[in-house]
Amino acid sequence: MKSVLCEMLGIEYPIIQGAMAWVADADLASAVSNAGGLGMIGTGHDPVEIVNEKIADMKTKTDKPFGVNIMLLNSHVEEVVKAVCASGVKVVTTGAGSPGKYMDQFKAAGISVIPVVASVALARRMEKDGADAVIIEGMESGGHIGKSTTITLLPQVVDAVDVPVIAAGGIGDGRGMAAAFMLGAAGVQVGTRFVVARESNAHQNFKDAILKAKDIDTVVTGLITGHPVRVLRNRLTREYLKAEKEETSKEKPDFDRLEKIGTGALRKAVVEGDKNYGSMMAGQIAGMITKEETCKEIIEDYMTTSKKMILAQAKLWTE
Ligand code: TUI
Repeated sequence: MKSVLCEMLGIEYPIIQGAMAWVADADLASAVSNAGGLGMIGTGHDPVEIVNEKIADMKTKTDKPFGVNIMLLNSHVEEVVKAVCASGVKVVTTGAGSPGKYMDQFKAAGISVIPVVASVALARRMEKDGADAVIIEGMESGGHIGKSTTITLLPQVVDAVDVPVIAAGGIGDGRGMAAAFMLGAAGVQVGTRFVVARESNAHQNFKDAILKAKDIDTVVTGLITGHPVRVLRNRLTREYLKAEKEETSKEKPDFDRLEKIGTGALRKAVVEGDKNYGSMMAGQIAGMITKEETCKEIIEDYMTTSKKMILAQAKLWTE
């Protein structure tokens, strides 16, 4: 099973690994690329030196195609864009904003640009600005999210643009992948399941929390500050949501107080394994993940199950 996305990116399977800040290092991304998917280096709030180190590390670990994600809220974003353009990297995804003003630089460097979008309007704008594909991310995802669900956003974006559309958010196994194909996706992006991969350096406590999670164990914080983030619920989210309620009832809500509660909490979860005060970003499919597997096993599972589901579905119908 190959899709236009495989041709465009030179990969074997239409599976992109989500570029999760602190988690998506060269160990994880190279394992995904070596297994035939598209490994992605996450750069979050990294300064340019770290980005260069990660790319150099990646080049020692794989000869296969890989990409770099640029988080547009990164205060070093201008330098990071320049460094990535100079690095020979061939694929860039972007998150948390519009990469419009960097598009000329990416194009001049021969980079395929795949912005993550959370609305039809932004998908259209990205296509006009020269995006080679778009990733639609539903609010089932972990981390920073938009407002629409994958099942509603995906077909609307597929109808609105001509470039390939990749589905992200809520795609927990091959059944979700088959459903995304039915809605017109050319590929999927998977995050949470790769957090728990054997090759992922995320702290074992964070992995265990995902393995233990049930269907309703994620919550969305930051809805009133305009920066909604989906995480596993814990002491931090309880205190945060309480503070959010308090601020909402005030005449002059102190959004800074809320933002401060979350500062540095993602690192605490991923690096220190702080289950109580770490921001354990994870998608709603966390409840589907029951074991640690290699990236190769994860990718094979998506591919074999989705193929089986599509064939089984065909057998259920007659003209
Ligand atoms: O970017 C994400 N998810 C993320 S980034 C992240 S790291 C971080 N940690 C702490 C603070 C800040 C960042 C954790 N999770 N997903 C891609 C995504 N992009 N989801 C939604 C969007 C998005 C939002 C607004 C894309 C474009 C957009 O455009 C606004 C505009 O400019 O029109």
